[in-house]
Amino acid sequence: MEYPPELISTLRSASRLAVLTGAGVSQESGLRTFRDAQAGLWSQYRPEDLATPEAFQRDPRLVWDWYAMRREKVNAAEPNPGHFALVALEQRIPHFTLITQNVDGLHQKAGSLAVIELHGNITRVKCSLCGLAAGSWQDNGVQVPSCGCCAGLLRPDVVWFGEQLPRAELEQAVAAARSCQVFFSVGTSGVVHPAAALAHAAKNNAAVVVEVNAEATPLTPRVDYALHGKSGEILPGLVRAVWGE
Ligand code: BV8
Ligand code: ZN
Repeated sequence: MEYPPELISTLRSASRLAVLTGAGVSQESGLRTFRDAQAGLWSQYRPEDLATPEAFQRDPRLVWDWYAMRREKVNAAEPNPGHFALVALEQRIPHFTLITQNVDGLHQKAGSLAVIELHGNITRVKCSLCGLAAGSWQDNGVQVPSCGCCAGLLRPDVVWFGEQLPRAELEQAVAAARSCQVFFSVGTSGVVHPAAALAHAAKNNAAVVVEVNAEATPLTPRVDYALHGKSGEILPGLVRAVWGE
């Protein structure tokens, strides 16, 4: 891919860069994106209908099993060149902030140090009543495992639709979007709020906004550079174009 020369020179001189990633950055690690149709027995469900407190209330076992299946896939997944390119960016840009909507922990697995997880992490489990973190649990396949401390059912430590994002993480992400010189939106359809508002906050603070995504999104008309294709190819290529190796 040819990279616009002015983008290359902008990155060479940038000292403050913020990146927002979505499920697309993990697609080449073999993990389904949210908008991908689900497979097998899960094909009859939409993620938006399962990732809610109401769904867990209504059928805790169904929601618990969906997350158990996804957790297994996440634990077996490896970071891809897109994740590693973001580690390289973190090492080269003085003030680098990585904000992710993903719950798969692959940025940390790739070696990213400062990761803001806006939507939690699927490998962490907590009590749905008292919030106590659960390091391990017995699952007899019938009853959803319950908290060691109260009668609450365990749940994944992720932010469901209709739930508030963690305050500190969101404030950090907004501050980074408002103060960066360059903002990257990578592998996200830009429809889930409030994460989707971050690129607009960056634009309003006169940052250069770059979209790296397999297809156009509602953000595309507002970005300075739309690099459409696979993030696992575009990001490593961009790092090479800017820093040579
Ligand atoms: C909240 C964790 C306060 C769970 C997730 C304002 C306006 C409109 C709606 C709302 C709003 N405020 C609140 C809402 C409601 C809702 C929302 O945004 N709904 C949407 C659907 C309209 N938001 C919330 O409920 C949030 N809470 O705001 O609290 C509140 C409370 C009540 C009422 C009002 C306000 C909570 C949102 C968090 C939900 N949890 N995940 C779990 O994982 O199970 S979100 C979930 O979607 C994932 O985190 C995912 O990351 C995220 C976004 O999806 P994407 O990452 O973008 O993935 P997607 O599949 O969509 O796109 C992938 C893209 O990658 C595609 O474009 C594809 O082309 C591209 N791609 C694919 N392969 C590649 C690639 N790109 C590059 N390379 C590739 N190889
Ligand atoms: Zn509890």
